[in-house]
Amino acid sequence: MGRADIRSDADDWKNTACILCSINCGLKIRTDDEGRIAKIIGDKDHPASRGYVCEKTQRLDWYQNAGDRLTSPMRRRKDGGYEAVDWGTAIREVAERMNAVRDEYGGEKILYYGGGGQGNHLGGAYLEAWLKSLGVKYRSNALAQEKTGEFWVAGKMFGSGTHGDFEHCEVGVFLGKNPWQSHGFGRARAIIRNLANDPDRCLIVIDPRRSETAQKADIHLAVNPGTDAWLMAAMAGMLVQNGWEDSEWLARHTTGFEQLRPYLMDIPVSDYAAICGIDPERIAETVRRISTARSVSCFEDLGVQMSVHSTLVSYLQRLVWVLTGNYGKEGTANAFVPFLSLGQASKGELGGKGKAARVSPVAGARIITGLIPCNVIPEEILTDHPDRYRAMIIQSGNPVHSLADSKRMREAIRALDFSVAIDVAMTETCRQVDYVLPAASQYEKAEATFFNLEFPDNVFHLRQPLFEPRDGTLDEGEITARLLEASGELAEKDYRALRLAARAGLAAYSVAFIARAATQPRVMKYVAPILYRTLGPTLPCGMGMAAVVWGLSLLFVKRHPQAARRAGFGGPAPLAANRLFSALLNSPSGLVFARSNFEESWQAVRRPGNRINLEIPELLAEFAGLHRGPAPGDPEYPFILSAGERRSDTSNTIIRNSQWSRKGLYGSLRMCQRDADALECGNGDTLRLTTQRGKADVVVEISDMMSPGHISLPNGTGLTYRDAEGSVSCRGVAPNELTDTSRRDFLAGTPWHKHVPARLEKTAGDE
Ligand SMILES: Nc1nc2c(c(=O)[nH]1)N[C@H]1C(S)=C(S)[C@@H](COP(=O)(O)OP(=O)(O)OC[C@H]3O[C@@H](n4cnc5c(=O)[nH]c(N)nc54)[C@H](O)[C@@H]3O)O[C@H]1N2
Ligand SMILES: Nc1nc2c(c(=O)[nH]1)N[C@H]1C(S)=C(S)[C@@H](COP(=O)(O)OP(=O)(O)OC[C@H]3O[C@@H](n4cnc5c(=O)[nH]c(N)nc54)[C@H](O)[C@@H]3O)O[C@H]1N2
Ligand code: SF4
Ligand SMILES: [Mo]
Repeated sequence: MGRADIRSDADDWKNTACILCSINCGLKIRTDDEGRIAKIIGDKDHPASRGYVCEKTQRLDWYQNAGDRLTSPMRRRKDGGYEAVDWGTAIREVAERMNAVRDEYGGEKILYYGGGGQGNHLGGAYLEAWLKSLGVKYRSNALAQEKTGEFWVAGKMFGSGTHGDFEHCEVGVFLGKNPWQSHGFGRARAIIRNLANDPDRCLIVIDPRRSETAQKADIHLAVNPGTDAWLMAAMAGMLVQNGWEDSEWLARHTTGFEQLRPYLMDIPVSDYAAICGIDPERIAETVRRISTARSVSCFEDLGVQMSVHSTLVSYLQRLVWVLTGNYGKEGTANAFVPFLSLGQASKGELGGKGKAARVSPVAGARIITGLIPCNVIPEEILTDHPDRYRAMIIQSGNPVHSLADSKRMREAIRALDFSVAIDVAMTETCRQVDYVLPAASQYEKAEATFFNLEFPDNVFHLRQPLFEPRDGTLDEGEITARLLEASGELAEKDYRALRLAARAGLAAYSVAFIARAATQPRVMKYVAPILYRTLGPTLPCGMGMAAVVWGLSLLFVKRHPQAARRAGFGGPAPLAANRLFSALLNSPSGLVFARSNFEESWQAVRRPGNRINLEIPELLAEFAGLHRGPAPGDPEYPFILSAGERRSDTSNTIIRNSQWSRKGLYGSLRMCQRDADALECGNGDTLRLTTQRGKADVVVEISDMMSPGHISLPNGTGLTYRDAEGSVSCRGVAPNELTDTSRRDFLAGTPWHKHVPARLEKTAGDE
């Protein structure tokens, strides 16, 4: 493989993907002479998105050419300001100071946060090597404030990750999920339209809000906020009490039903229906529709994962579709074959790594898929406890903005002995750390994600860069290699032989690499930066970051030889991996890397006898506790605030300049007409919103999506954006100035952001 330009430029459309949500739709992009993303269309050749895009994708240049992009490493001064330093100084000082923390306190006192956003996971794959050199043991990222409860339940029931098939299901159920805006599966709007318009199919939405998806639903259950556990229990109870479960299938494919049955028979369905505010007849109609369907797929998301009883709801909702026989066939959940599972990526419990820690060092919080709950981070730092974290490494994450209680997060980072962030922009988090290392953007290097959940054919997209890296930035492969070289962990002698082999082509390289890895443990310890330094330079121009994907290809074909073979990558592992890697490099629209089937979906159920386990003893006490009803509300805070709604103009904090949203009210607080009347306010008025943890001035938007007592703010707003000329803007409310770390799930520690007690008043100026 010689060094060659990756583009023929016969036409000037370049292939890439959207990075604004986890779906990463394939795109074709035209750039202009000023380095802007000028035209964007869907890529019909992308095997998963097939030309589909949503409107958000048109705004990608606001990311690529943001005015607050970093172009130099920054060092925090004693007075709190930041000064630019050269890369040599930054790398040397960061390596020295982090090594000093390790030497004095041990690597387990360094917390790693992040690893990737919605569009980038390769940077995280490189950083792993630095973490290993430091002996980092504890880590967290955004998954541990949303998905860990679900992962834990899925592990207990299936032992693997599963994903619904919304394209083919007869009944699609969205629980606390608004896929019209948030996606979560490919081609979402097209699929929702089909589900809604086909008289033989049925779209069920469970959401207190008449969301865009709920407006199209055949059945919308407008559950009282925070009462989904009662609704799901009522549904599961009703199923069994009426004998609507699929007993034959349950006998063949599951264990634990007989032990679970008495609990379900015991559920007072009409009492629970009253708690969740839904007519028992309506629940019966829904359950009957589910139990008579050929296939059902269900998607739970933040509306339940970030609310009270979240882990219990993850369990109860699964019972509803498992009791009706909806797994392992077309139109239902199946186990997809991952390129690298998110669990593996974060050192999963399911991976069975024996010596991994089970609980966090200070709070004793459960570690799930290798992650400590985000909500315990501040209390694991702001303490005298001898095991507290002393340093933090943050990469591709903005925890000061995105985790509960921003004020405590800021205090926590400032209380550390040392902290460093790697990011493309000067974010809220960067403004608290000691050093900021500027990364090249996702359109300036090879990138990819491990959000590959397609079944039976799964897709991986190794993206090629559109632009040269901006001056002063480096990609994460280079940053990692330099940090390890500065620490004396890696040197030219580690690269020489492999570099020579790489020049002879991938076949020679793979032989040399495998031989060396067998004799030198350091090669495996620092595999990613070694690949970067040796294979990277031979890859087509700008694709150096793709080097680690060769290693991942090898892991994949070893782990899933059949799925790889069916996709065309069979044969002995190194040869298959080489072919897969070459195909990925030469498939700018992405490719099918794994082809699975229903039989394997059952084999993937890693529970005794490949049977789904229905009984989770750890949750039974909470389940039984539902009899007591919901905790009483606090009259001081009569509203329930859902803090973090996905809207057409939100995309976490990837786009920082709010000018990207010009239409209508930005960052508004949605409420129903009745509440607005009671507060004597109208559209565009400002109210003071108070929670147990903070206050904010909010702009009112009257919306028929909302019901009385339920109010909603978007996510990703209230960012402080400083453009290249230095002018600062901040629009909307930063939701986590209002949230509380202690309001969290008893088991997974996930936050209750969709259930924040709140009060609204007129601001002093209005009185
Ligand atoms: N436009 C856009 N899309 C995104 C993102 C983005 O920032 N912007 N972010 C991406 C990310 S990281 C994620 S995790 C996903 C999240 O995707 P979603 O979970 O779909 O998004 P949300 O709007 O946060 O919440 C979904 C719904 O939960 C409802 N809800 C609130 N309280 C309750 C309740 O008590 N019970 C029930 N049943 N529902 C309730 C809300 O009304 C809302 O409609 O979106 C992804 N897609
Ligand atoms: N109250 C409330 N809080 C929430 C939510 C909510 O609904 N309510 N939603 C939560 C959810 S589900 C999520 S997923 C989180 C999301 O919050 P975070 O996990 O913090 O993710 P992002 O906001 O996407 O931040 C990604 C960061 O990566 C940086 N970045 C972009 N490209 C690159 C790159 O190539 N290299 C590097 N090194 N950095 C890069 C961006 O500038 C940004 O700072 O927010 C959570 N916070
Ligand atoms: S669904 Fe929309 S935001 Fe998500 S990747 Fe596709 S175009 Fe981007
Ligand atoms: Mo998320």
